Amino acid sequence: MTSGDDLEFENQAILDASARFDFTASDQQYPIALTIAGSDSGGGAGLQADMKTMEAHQVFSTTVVVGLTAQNTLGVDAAMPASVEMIDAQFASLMADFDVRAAKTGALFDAETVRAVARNVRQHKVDHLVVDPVMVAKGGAALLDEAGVQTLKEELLPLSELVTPNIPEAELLSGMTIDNLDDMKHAAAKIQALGIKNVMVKGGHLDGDTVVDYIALGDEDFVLTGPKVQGKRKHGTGDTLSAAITSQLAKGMSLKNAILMAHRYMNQIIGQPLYIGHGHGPLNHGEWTDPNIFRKELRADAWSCQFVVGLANVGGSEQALFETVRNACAAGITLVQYREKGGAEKTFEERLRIAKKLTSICRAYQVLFFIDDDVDLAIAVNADGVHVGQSDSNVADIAKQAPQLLVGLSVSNLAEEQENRKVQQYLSYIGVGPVFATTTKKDAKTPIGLKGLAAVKQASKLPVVAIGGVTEKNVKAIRAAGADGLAAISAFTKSQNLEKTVAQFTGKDVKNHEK
Ligand code: 3NM
Repeated sequence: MTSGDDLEFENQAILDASARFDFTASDQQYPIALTIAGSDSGGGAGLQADMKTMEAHQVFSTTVVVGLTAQNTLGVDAAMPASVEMIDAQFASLMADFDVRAAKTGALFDAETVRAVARNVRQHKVDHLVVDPVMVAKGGAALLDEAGVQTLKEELLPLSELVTPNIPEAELLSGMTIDNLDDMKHAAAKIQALGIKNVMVKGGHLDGDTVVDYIALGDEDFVLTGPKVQGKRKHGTGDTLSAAITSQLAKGMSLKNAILMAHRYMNQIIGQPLYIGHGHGPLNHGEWTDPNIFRKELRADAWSCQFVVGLANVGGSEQALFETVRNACAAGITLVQYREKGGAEKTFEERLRIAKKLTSICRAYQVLFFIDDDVDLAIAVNADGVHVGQSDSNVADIAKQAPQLLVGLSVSNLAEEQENRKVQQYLSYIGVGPVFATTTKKDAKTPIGLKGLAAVKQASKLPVVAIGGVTEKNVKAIRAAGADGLAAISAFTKSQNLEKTVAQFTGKDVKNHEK
């Protein structure tokens, strides 16, 4: 039984949560997405896969059914497109009632259907359209005739925010053969030249142990890799991926973050097959832990000892970076912040590879892992949090886009702490620095000193983490001034004895000294 007190507590917790994320019932809590697709009676692909995926993402799914198929895991036995009148009527009904935030298209049967869908998308000003240009079945059979492909290129693709072809579809759209990543890049550029800004070429059809996807978003491009899962339990992967991206767009995610989240979703569910049917089995759409829906439980000393580090701090060697972080974790630090500043510029792909490795090291030691500044990267590796400075992304936006991330904010004086009161509900800690002079950060501001640190501590409700010139020699004085935690770069990278340094930072050496 739940007592009255418990109920009150629960209600308060719900109120706190909604205040934190600035949700209103109508928009953020249950956004509405639309799939424009055919029915797969076997439930593994088509609008059924889309709906399951959207529901797994806590997004309400609506449908414009463009046709029927009689199919199971062994194949398609019969197909029939819906009439143009019925397509128009479904769009009209939905748009008269629902606030559709994002939509996707799947298999569209023929040119007439493609044309009807494009006309409705234009007429109803459908926002955030993802086009999965379904043209070729897994077995190689054409799913859209030549006229349909042409109409898709001319009428529907220009309306899309993103198009997600697999290799055979990218070949058809670009008019070239694709054998490797370089070809994928060329094909994506050719597809972009058709007037489509954002293209994701899915590499699952190419040989190799990993699946390499190539993503070109306007001027930015990157590669995402995932394990290649063998076997036949993968029916509907294209539908599912595009539905996952659409779900995240409906939630208000940026396109890049939506792709990163959807990629993680696919990798999570594809390794957990369902054994249904005798042929190409469906995916396990519901097998997904959406990091947006839970908060982490933090250890009491979560902020006590933070190691901020990137390649520039360890002489540029990745091996040295991984070694140093591993040793620091083993020595007892409580948080690693990956900060790639001050050295040679790294691409998103390079940072992604490094951050993935650092995530796995930190996980092994149960040490929190934060990323400096880069919210996209933090989402991509499912980091515990991001650390931002005054000039970085807006804290309230981060909390809305990626509520699973903890956020730390740097201030360099009391005035900055006060300016940021309005976002304090989104923050886990305040970083204060530089406390003392530092040569590690070239553009560090004037040191705030122990008095300045004490003033911020007195004013702030949040845990305060001191940074900048923190060394073994001054940690006691900094803690005495009120710091709840300490963060440093050189004290750890230059330490001759990491265990001793970390013990002094965390205060765990106090007893030994007192003996
Ligand atoms: N942020 P070290 S000072 C990353 O003032 C960083 O916000 C600072 O390096 C701030 O421990 C700093 O070697 C560099 O002094 C800290």
